[in-house]
Amino acid sequence: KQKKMLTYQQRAALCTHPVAKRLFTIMHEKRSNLAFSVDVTSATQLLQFADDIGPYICLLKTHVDILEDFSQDFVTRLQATAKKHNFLIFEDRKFADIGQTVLKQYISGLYRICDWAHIVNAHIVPGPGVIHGLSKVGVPKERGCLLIGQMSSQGSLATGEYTTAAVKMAEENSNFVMGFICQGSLTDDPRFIHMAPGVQLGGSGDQLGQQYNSPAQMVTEKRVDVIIVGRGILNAEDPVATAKLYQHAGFEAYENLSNN
Ligand code: S5P
Repeated sequence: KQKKMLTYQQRAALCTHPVAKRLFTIMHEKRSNLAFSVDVTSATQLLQFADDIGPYICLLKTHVDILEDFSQDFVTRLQATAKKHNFLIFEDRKFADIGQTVLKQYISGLYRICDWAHIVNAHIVPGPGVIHGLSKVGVPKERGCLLIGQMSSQGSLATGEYTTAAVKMAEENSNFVMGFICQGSLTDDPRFIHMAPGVQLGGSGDQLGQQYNSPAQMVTEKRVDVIIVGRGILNAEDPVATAKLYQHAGFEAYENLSNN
């Protein structure tokens, strides 16, 4: 089924979710559907990458629990860098507990994720309570949540009815849920944003079950909106030039779609 694609700008206009609206606007303005997964263990190194790669991305994805030197100062600097280069911050926390517990994990502890991450994600295995817990504080602070509908890893159990259930939970909680972590389009509703990890040019996977597709495959064939790239950029000889390459590959695939 080939139907006319809406542009990011048109989708931004349709969005009522403040974070989805903002992200689609950034994607349009910066001509980027690239999210960079900056999976390093040094806060200093993370900030340097964010400043270097920031101009080419719409979103920076973090795993702050792998940092050896997390601090409040790091958070302040990260926020300033996000503002400077106009990208959003996505903490890939993958919440997966009962509502009351994830609520505390979201707002307290060492990281206080809700204070600085525009976007977080959650597994749906606990049922909708996980979303209700997070949204209690997330909605008033105008934060967004992605549900994990599918995973890129070999043998993932997030398939079939599980994935369908994720879409239903998103529809029922669309004041907080803005889209999905997935491997392909899960719904035609243009307000939901689809983000796919497991993206690399010329790689097929790693030794621990990761599986890769190219930006063109993800955007053109599988119809995802945002490509998430980690080691494809991190381990490149020239990360900045490589980020530009991924930005162009991803955006060109999107433009080909919209022109069809
Ligand atoms: O299904 C998934 C979901 C996520 S969020 N598969 C993934 O790989 N991820 C994350 O995306 C993973 O935790 C890592 O941070 C990133 C992929 O990194 P890469 O180095 O393989 O590109």
